[in-house]
Amino acid sequence: MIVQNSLLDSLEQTESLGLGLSLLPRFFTTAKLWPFIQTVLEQAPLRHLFTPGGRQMSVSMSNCGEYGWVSDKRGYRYTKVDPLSEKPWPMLPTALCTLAHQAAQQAGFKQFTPNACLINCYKVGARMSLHQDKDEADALRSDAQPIVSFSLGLPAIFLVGGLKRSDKTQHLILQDGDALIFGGPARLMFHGIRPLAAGEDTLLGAQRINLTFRRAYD
Ligand code: MD6
Ligand code: FE
Repeated sequence: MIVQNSLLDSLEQTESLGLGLSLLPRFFTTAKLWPFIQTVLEQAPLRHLFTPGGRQMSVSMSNCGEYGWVSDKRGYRYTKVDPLSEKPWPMLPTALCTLAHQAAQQAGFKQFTPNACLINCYKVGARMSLHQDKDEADALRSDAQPIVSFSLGLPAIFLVGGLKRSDKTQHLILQDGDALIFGGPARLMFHGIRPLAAGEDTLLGAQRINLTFRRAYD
C-alpha cells in the first residue's frame, strides 16, 4: 500500500473509546478529499433510498468502490452496479482508500483494504436511526474487518449503544475531519445520527457528508 503522507495532516494519538471504537480527531483535511467525492457524485448522484418498509430516508446516498450499499423494498444489500445508471459504481479513489487504510492501522487494524465506500449526505434535519451494520459478508464473525468512517462538513451527534436496540446510548460529536473506527466488539453496536443541526461549513455549506469504508466481500 502506497502511503500518501501529504494527505495525512495529523498524527494525533488515537482516542480509544473502548471496545474497538476509536476516534481520530482531525485525521484528514476535507479540502483535499472533497474534490474526489465531488467527482464520484457527478458519476453516481446522491439519491434518497427507500427502506424495505417503504419509507424514504432523510439522508441521501451514493457509493464508490467495487461494491455499493443499496436499500429498496427487496431489502438491504451490496451491488456491483449502480441501479440508477446500471453501470459499475465509480472507482474508490486511491487517495481515499489509502487514508482509510491508515486510519484503521492507527486504530490497530493492520490489514484493512476497503472495497466499498458508502457516501451519506445530511442536510439540516436529516438523521439516521439506530442500526447495526451487518450486510457485510464477515459482519457476524469475530474477526470481521472494521468499518472506517470519515466526517466532513457540519458536526453531528453520533449515538452509540450496545448490542440491543434498547440498550442505553452514549453520544459523541463527530466534527469535520474526524475518523471513527468501528471494529472488534464495537462492530455490531447499535448506532445512529441525531437530526443535523443548522449551521454553515465554510467548504460544504449547510450539510454533512459521511464516508464509511467497508470490506463488503472478500
Ligand atoms: C454517519 N455512520 O456517521 C453514519 N456505521 O453518518 C454510520 O452509520 C456508521 O459511522 C458503521 C460504522 C461507522 C459509522
Ligand atoms: Fe452504520
